[in-house]
Amino acid sequence: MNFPSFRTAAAVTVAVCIAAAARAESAFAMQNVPARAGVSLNGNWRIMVDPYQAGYYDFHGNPQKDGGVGANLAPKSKSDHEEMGIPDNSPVLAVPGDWNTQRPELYMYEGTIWYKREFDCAARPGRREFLWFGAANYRAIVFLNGQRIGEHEGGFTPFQFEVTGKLHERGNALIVMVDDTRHADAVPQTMTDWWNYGGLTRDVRLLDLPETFIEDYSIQLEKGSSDRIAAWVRLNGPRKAQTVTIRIPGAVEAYANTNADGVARLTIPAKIALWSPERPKLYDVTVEAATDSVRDRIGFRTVATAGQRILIDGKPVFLRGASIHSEAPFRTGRVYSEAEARTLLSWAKELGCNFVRLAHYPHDENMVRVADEMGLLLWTEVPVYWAIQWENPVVYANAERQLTEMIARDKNRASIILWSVANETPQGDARLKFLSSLAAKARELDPTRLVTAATLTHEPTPGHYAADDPLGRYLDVLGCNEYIGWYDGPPEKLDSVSWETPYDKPVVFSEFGAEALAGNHGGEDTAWTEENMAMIYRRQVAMFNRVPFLQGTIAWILMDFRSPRRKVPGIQDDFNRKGLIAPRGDKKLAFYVLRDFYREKEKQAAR
Ligand code: GCB
Repeated sequence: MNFPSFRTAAAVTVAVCIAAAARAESAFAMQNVPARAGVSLNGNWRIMVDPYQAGYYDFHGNPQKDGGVGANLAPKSKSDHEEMGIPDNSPVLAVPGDWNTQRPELYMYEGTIWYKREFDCAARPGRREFLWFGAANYRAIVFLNGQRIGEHEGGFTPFQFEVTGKLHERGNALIVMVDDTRHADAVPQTMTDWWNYGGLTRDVRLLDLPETFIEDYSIQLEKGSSDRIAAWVRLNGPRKAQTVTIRIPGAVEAYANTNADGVARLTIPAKIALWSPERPKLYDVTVEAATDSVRDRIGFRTVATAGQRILIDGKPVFLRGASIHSEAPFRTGRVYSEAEARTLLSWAKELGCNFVRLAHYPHDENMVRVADEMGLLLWTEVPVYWAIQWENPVVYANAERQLTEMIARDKNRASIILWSVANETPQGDARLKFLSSLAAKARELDPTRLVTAATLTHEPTPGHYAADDPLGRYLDVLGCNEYIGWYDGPPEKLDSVSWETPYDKPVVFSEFGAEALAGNHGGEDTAWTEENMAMIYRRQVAMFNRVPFLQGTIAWILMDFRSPRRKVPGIQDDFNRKGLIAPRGDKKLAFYVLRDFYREKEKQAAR
C-alpha cells in the first residue's frame, strides 16, 4: 500500500517547515550513546494505524488545529466522542522493531503509524534530558506531553531532541508519528530491492546528561601517521571553558583547554598497537571534562591507497568480502540487537571474509561495534540508490544530511575504511555533479578514510569490460557491480571475458552473484538450484584470478533478504535468494566455493 496522493500541496508545505525546524533542534550528533546514562524506552508501545494521516491533517488537508493525535487527547467525559487519542486498549508493537514482521496485517503496510509510550521521569536539577532515537523509518514527528518537539527524515540514522524542562515526574506521554511512505524525491527513492520495513526500528532512550556534557569527539590516528593521534572533543552547555583529558591506559594521557565554542583539539604522540583484521586491538579510552566523562573502546589503524592497492597499516590487503543487508537471521525483519549482529558477522568470518559491505544504508550501531571487535573491515553507505532526483537540491541536502549523520555516529570505529556515496546510479552530468559533491563532503567530514561508490558494469566491446565510470575520478576506490552469468549473459561468458581500467586506483567487484533457494537441488543447468549458483560462483572465482588489478571481491550477498520485487512463487516468495546462507542458517553450495577462494587468498597474503 502506498498513499502518495496524500502529499497535497498543504501537506508538502507543512512537511518542509517541520523539517527545517527539526534540523535546527537535532543539529548535533551525540557521540557514543550506548555509553550514556539514561533509561531505555524500548518495550511495548501502543499504536494507531493511520493510512490517511487523519491524525495529522484534517479533511481539507490542513494540519489538525488542536494538534491531532500528537496532542494526546482523551475523552473528557463519557459523552465525549474524541477520536484522536491512542487509548490504553489499542494494539501494541515492540520497540525496537519493524511493524511489518510483528503483525500479519502490517506485513505489506506502507504509511503512517502513531506510537505512544508513557513513562515517569524524576528529572534531577542541573541535568539535561534528551530523547534519542536510533532510527525511525522513514520520517518521524515527535510529540511530548502534547507538544511537538521535532521531526527527522531518513530511515537509518540516529537523532535526538532536548526535552529538559518538558518532563513531568509522572505520566509523560511520548507520541511519535512514523511514516514510511516512499517518495520519488526522497533518499532512497521509490524503487529499491529491499523491504521498506517501517517503524521505530532501533532503540529509543531518554538520556540524562550533565548541564555541560561531552557532546562529540573524534579520536583517530592522524592522517598518514601511525604514531600520532589527532583528536577533538566538543562540549555542549554553559561551561564551555574547561580542560579536557583523553586517557588510554598504558599509552596516552593528554590534556587541552577548550575554546570559546567548547572545542578542544589535541595532537598526541602515541606508541600504540595497531588494529588490524588479524589483531583487532581495541583500547579502553576515557574522555573527561570537569563536568562529564565518557568511556569508549577505540582501535587505531591506518588506511591508504598506493596506486591500485589498498593498504591497511601500511600493508597491501585484498578485500575478501560479502555484502550484508540489515535482515535478521532466523526471524527475518530489521536487525537491532547485538546478538543478531554477531550472528551475521560470524557467518562472514566463517566464509573467510576480512571485509563486509553494509548495504545499502547505515546499519544499527551494533554492527559496526561488533565488527570493530571481530576484526572485520567495513564499507558503509548511504541509500543513494539507483535513479534518484539528481537535479533536486532538496534531495541533495537530504543525501548529504544522511551522510553527515552516518559519519558523525561512526567516525571512531576502526573497522570502517570506506564511506560509500552511491549504488548503481545511472551515468550523466547531473549525477556526476551530485555524487562528486557528496564524495567531497565525505572527505571534508573525515579525511582519514577512503571514499567509494558501487558503479555499474560497462562492456565497451562484447566480452571486454571496463571499470571506467567517470565517477571514478572523484573516488579513492572504485566499486564495480558485475552480474556476468546471471543478469548478464550465460555463465559460460565468465570463462572468456577480460577487464581493464583507466584508473591508477584500486578497483573492487562490489557485487557479483547468482540466486538459488536453499535445499533446491538439481543439475547445474537448472535455474534456482544450489548447483547452478555454485557453478556460476566457480566461474566467477576463475575470472577473478584473471583480473590483475582487482583488490577485492564482495559477494552479493551473505544472507537472503526480503524484497517486494522478488515474486517467483515457490522460490523467491518475497525474498532475494542470492544469499550464500538462508535466513534459517543453512549454507548453500556456493558458500563453500567462495570460502575455498577466500582461504586461498588468505594463504597468499600470509606468504
Ligand atoms: C544489484 C543491487 C542490489 C540488488 C542486486 C540483485 O545490483 O545493487 O541492491 O539486490 O543487484 O540481487 O539484483
